[in-house]
Amino acid sequence: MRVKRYVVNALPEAVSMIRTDLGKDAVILDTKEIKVGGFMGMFRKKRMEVIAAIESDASKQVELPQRKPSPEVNAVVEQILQTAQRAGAAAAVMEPPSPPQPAPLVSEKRMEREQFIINEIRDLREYMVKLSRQQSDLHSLSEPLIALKERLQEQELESEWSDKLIEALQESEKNAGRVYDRLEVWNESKRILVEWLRPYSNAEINREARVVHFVGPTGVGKTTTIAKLAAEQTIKRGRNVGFITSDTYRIAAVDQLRTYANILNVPLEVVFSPMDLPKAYKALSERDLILMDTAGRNFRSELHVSEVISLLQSNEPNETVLVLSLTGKTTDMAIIAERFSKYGIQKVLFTKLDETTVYGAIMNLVLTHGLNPTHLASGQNVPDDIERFKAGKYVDLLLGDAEHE
Ligand SMILES: Nc1nc2c(ncn2[C@@H]2O[C@H](COP(=O)(O)OP(=O)(O)OP(=O)(O)O)[C@@H](O)[C@H]2O)c(=O)[nH]1
Ligand SMILES: [Mg+2]
Repeated sequence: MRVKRYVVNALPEAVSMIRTDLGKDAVILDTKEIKVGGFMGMFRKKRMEVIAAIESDASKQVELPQRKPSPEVNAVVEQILQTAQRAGAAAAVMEPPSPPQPAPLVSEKRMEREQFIINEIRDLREYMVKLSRQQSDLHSLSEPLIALKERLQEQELESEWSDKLIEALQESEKNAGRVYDRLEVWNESKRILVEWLRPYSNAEINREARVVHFVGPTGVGKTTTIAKLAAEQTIKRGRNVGFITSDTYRIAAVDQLRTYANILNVPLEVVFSPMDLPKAYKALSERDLILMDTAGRNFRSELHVSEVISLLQSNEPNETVLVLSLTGKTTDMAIIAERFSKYGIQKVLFTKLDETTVYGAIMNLVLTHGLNPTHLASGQNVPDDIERFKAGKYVDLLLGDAEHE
């Protein structure tokens, strides 16, 4: 890298010097106002120090193998330089020609203008570097890899994971000694993603747990899911199920669960505070499995999280499942997952699969927060619209059809 320092009256002056000395690919690294000359600390003149640099070909190859600006980037550079010059020229016209002591007001205005230009150049430079990097990344990817990257972006998979997948695919292509076609990219992606999910899949609600609590934001489908699971446990597994609800917060919430309790012939206990829990457990002591419903709250609030956690006490083997709807935003889900994982919650159940075609959130939450998905619910029908989470089936949804993406 060649670095050069210029001391000038105004930035535009430096821009044309830099262009002549270092060429049009040069970048401005720093600018600052300095004072030069004078006598015994007085009559010093304000000047601008500009540090510019150009990457030498050698360092370019070592540090940034793909960052050679494209013609489009060069066009942007050209535009910046012209804008800077025009703005500088305008400033120069408005200035009196080199006054011995410039009026403070004029000089302030001039500094403001210069600062504005500097900021603009900085922003544009950052934008150019980003653009250049994106372009060179895309240039170095094969068409099927670009298609995959776009698909995963649409699926809102965090770029951390899609980049890692692309890297793994490139590595696999290297080992195979050829570039994969679309179908091969899709098949290999499936293999890799299922492998990544392996430690977290096959999670089911602990069979040893006698009490299972369901927590989650408002309206995600906790109560409906409890009814679905209760039906499965009673009808398919012949277990004696009991319900507890602590959702006395919302009018009609108890009635909702009571309706399911009546249909399924399952006893229901209502608790208003942690103090009511022992009585409820005693009333359900004959039951093999107790499913506990809780009120949906805004669990972005830590207070609400600790409130609901305080209700989840049991001396029996127990487990807590976080219920999240796939119609929620990934970032909000991540915050909630983070809050609950602090309390050791490891299982998650996703609902409303039928209401979305964007599935990246599951992968993000599993890989980033280490949550184990137990089930996917995909509709309002009790008891049918729920099934165990299966990594292969999920990855098929995430990747979609190779030919149609
Ligand atoms: N499309 C679809 N709707 C669902 C699913 N699960 C639940 N619902 C619907 O979502 C709505 C809310 O369901 P609830 O079970 O009451 O949700 P909740 O989490 O208990 O709600 P609160 O107790 O108010 O926090 C109802 O209309 C359900 O029928 C699902 O998997 N897909
Ligand atoms: Mg509910």
